[in-house]
Amino acid sequence: MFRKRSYSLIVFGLLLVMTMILLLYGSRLFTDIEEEAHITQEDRIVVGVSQLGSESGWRTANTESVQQAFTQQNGYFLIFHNARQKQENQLKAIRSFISQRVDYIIFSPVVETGWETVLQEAKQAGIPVILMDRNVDVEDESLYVTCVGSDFEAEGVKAGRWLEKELVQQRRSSESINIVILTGTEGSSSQIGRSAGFETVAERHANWNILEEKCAEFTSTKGKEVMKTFLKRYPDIDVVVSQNDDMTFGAIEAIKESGRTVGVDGDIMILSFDAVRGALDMVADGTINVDIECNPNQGEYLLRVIDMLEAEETVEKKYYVEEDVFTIENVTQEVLGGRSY
Ligand code: GZL
Repeated sequence: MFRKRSYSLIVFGLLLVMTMILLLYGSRLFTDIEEEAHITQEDRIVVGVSQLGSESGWRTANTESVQQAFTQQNGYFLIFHNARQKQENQLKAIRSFISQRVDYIIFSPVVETGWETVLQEAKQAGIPVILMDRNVDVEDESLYVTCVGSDFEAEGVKAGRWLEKELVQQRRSSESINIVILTGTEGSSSQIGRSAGFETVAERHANWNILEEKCAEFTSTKGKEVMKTFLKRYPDIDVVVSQNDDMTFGAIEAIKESGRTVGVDGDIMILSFDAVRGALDMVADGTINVDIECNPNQGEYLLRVIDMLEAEETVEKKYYVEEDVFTIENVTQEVLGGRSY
């Protein structure tokens, strides 16, 4: 009898002590979380990012660079939205960022036009807008603070200049050269700039015949589909200009399936844009003749811009990321090993 009573006293005592510990620690635990939440909400800079989609390897790298930049450790609260290539989704995302009263809006405009109204709304709300990757075509440039991206027209010129030199080296500079062009999303800065840049060089060469340009949406599936139609229509293509590596991958598949050959030792020269890792491997093995780099690592540039804005420093209207041109001559193992995308 006595033993039973003392046992139940011990159990009761243990339960009491455990309850006391839980009450003390538990409340501390929740306080920590609340404090953390409190610090999270108030002290971090809130950035709303509308990314246009996930259509290419380049886009994936661009998204990663943004997500690696705007972290909690760096003092940011990132609201990230993928618009799946639809401008209407970007407009909705930007309006939701405005209603959430974010501190900054960053977006990569899928096409250049149709942004005035929503940018006016952001301006009226006092929220600075930063463009990433692509640009907008607006009358009033005060509607955005700056654009961090590439000089697409310069990229197009680089491709044309490379072809000029290559044809001289092949002693074909006066030969008739048949060219087809796979273009990116119609009306995007990258498509507009690359087309214009290549055209400024091509128009200097009466012997360059641009047989056809056709949109393949920056995707490998469409790139293969469009290249198949080109191969059916034009039996003697000498050059393919493809405005991104994903379309290039599809086009090369179609060319090989047709029985023709590509690259340094092939009968069709391949000029591509982006210089993602998979494409540089194909430059190194001679499948792609030249790849004009388009650097997706824009997160660090965007961070620096917001630091400057937070410090009320003046920012430029445009910041260009650094980019190179890759051929079999300069794609070394060291270059390949050092690539982050
Ligand atoms: C270029 C970017 C383009 C890439 C494509 O800055 O807008 O969009 O070249 C991507 O790979 O889809």
